[in-house]
Amino acid sequence: MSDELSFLMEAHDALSATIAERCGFRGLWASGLSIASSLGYRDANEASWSEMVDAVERMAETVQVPILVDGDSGFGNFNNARLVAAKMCQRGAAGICLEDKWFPKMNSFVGDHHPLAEIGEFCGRLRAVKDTVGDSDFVLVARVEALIAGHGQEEALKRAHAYAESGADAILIHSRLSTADEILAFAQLWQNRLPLIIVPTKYYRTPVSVYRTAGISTVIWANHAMRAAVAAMRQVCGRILSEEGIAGIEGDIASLDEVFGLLRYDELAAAEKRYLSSG
Ligand code: SPV
Ligand code: MG
Repeated sequence: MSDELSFLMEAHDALSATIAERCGFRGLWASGLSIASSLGYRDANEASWSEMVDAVERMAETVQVPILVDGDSGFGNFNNARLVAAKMCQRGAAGICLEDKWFPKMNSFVGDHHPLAEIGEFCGRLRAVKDTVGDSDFVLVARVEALIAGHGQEEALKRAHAYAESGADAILIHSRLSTADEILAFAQLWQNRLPLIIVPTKYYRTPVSVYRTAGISTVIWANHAMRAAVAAMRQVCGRILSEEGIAGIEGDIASLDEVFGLLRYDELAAAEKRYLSSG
């Protein structure tokens, strides 16, 4: 990870990953919430870990940029966590983020019940992942949910230090406040012992210059492709229904040529010329 502020764009399938890459993002966040939503599941570990692995594999096969996978709480104990991390690594992910909650977890913005894992047990999950992925470049991010769970800065800091001791490569500090105060206070106390990652979904008004000044390493735009798709699909479905036709919306949707371009139909045409025998 560099000293520059970097950005990870959410993707939830190969198409959204391709669009983010073509737009210029240099890294992707395989969001648990967004992948679950695209499969019609709630972000409460309803999707199995193998369904998540399959979704990530299709993304990794399709784009060149690195993908940080949202590994939720690791799908169980240390054993499940190391199994999932190894599979994600094998299938082309660049790293995994594990959060210090129980299995099943609930999305951090839903309800007020977010029981945290015991520190020592979660450190075991991190150590098991590190030992399993070995000396590879596979990145392990430890996500601290203490602020989400309402335990305050001291608990968040204690956990982050314990996770650093256990081999995490970076810390993700999450907050559900509508201002960045909480994560900025944490960043000041943390003193960049390891790179710090944030997810400003709720404190979206804060300009990124504030994060640069605070020495934040990475900002994750965690669910915005999925939410854009939801809004666009709702609008188009509503208009086709009410207008009883598609003439009005043609100019507002992607052309088929754009879709064919994204999925490189030109490469297939070139391959046909090369490999299909004409007689
Ligand atoms: C996700 O994108 O699934 C995340 C981020 O974990 S959040 O939804 O903010 O918890
Ligand atoms: Mg998630």
